[in-house]
Formats: sequence, structure tokens, C-alpha cells
Amino acid sequence: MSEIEIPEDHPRYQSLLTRHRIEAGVEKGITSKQGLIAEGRGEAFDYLLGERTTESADAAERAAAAQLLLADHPVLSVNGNVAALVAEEIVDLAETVDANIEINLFNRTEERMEAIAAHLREHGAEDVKGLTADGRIPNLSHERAKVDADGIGAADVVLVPLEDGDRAEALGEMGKTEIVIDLNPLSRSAQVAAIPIVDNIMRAVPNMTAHARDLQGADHETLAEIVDGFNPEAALRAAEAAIREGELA
Ligand code: PTJ
Repeated sequence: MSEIEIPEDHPRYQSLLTRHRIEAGVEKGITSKQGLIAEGRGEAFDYLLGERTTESADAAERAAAAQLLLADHPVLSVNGNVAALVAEEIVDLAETVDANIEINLFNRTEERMEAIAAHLREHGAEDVKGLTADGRIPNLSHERAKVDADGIGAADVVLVPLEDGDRAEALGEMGKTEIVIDLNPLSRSAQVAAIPIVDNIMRAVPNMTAHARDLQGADHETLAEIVDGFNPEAALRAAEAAIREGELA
């Protein structure tokens, strides 16, 4: 038996584990109730994708790893769903690509900010940004616009998983290179991303870390070639085709 009382060979193990983590996140005060709804929407897309990392998502994850390794100041943005689902995996990715972790919430309260920071520290994060909030994303309503000036404010590349479309668009307008993880290829965040990853965050983050480890010794030119060879429109088309036409097992 593992984290939940379900055997790992249960056919719906991953899905049940995800639900368990989100529910625990709500109980711990880190995930919003809206996060439960967001997870349900994501699950429906994942079901249609066959709950697997498609070839095109894997290529996006490799391009994202290369982009994070190339960045001068990469930041991984964490919300209540991300913290509940992949706290340890985000810490691992941040260490591998030398990125900052910043909490950035849609429904921001000081209590949730503190609870998420504590949860990330429990999972090994040393420096958690987002609490200073001395920077602003222009053209967004007050609470959602709060960032750290030396975190997302100063970042050149930002990973924004499970993000709402408005803020993803506003970050893009600030000139940040955005990597988005979202199971809905039609969502505005996926559409505005330089690198959209249409995959479950539970699979996407560890796979990005594995690619980053594999690419760690690569030179600038090799990394730039991987990023330049990635086509976001083609990736979104492939994801939509997999969802619409995929054979369900
Ligand atoms: O913690 P907060 O306050 O910042 O709020 C976070 C949520 C997620 C509630 C907020 O950002 C929100 O309402 O987001 P949306 O607009 O519902 O978008 C979430 C997107 O993530 C949707 O397109 C879902 O399909 C997708 N999604 C949900 N679960 C997963 C996912 N994508 C990848 N992996 C998942 N596990």
C-alpha cells in the first residue's frame, strides 16, 4: 500500500492518487475549492488522452527542459493545485535547472500563501518567493497581479502550470517566455505559451526533470536547437487530435 490505501496496480491508481492529493490539499488549506473543479476538468481531458504522455507532449517537455536550462532567470510558478499535486517534484525540477520557486495565486489570501510556503518547505524547498509581493503584473486586477520583483518580476522564462488565461496572457505581454502545463489544448494559457505542454502535471514535471538531467551537459547550441525545433502550433494540433480521435483503451 502506498500514499493512499489503493494498490499501485489498480487500473485507476494515478487518477485516485491525484484526487487524494487534491482533497488533502483542500483540507490543509493550500488548494482552493475551485481547485477541485479545475482538477475535474483536467481529468476529463486526461481520460480522453488515454492518461499517457503523448509523443508530442514528451517533445514539449524536452523543449521546456532545454528552455529552462538556457534561461538566465527561470521561475517556476506554483498555485494551490500545483503545490498539492507535485510539491516534491517541483522542488526537484527547480534544483535541476537552478530555478526559483514562486507562489502565485488566483485566489490569493495570506493564509493560503503561508500554508503553501510551509508545504513547499516540508518538501525540501529552501527559498520560496511570492510572499514579498513588491512587483506587479500590469493590466491585471490587484491580488492576481502580485509578484516578487526579484522573482517572476525579473524572470526571463516562467513555468506557469494550470494557470488562468488572463494572467498567462499578461505575463506574455511582459515579454516573459512562458512554458504552460495544461491538459486543455484550447485553453487561453496553452494558446499563448511559447511551449505548451498538454499533459497531466503529475507526469509532466518529473519527465521535464528527467530531460533536464539528460541535457545538463549539453552546450548552448544544442539546447537552442531543441527549443528552435519546437513548434507550439503543431504541438497543440497534435494534442487536440489525440483528444478528439484517440482510441480509448
Ligand atoms: O490556487 P489558485 O488560487 O491559484 O487557483 C488555481 C486554479 C487552478 C483553481 C485556477 O488557476 C483556475 O481556476 O484555473 P482554471 O481556469 O480552471 O484552469 C486550470 C486548467 O488546468 C484547466 O484548463 C484544466 O484542464 C487544467 N488542469 C487541471 N488539472 C490538471 C490540469 N492540467 C494538467 N494537469 C492537471 N492535473
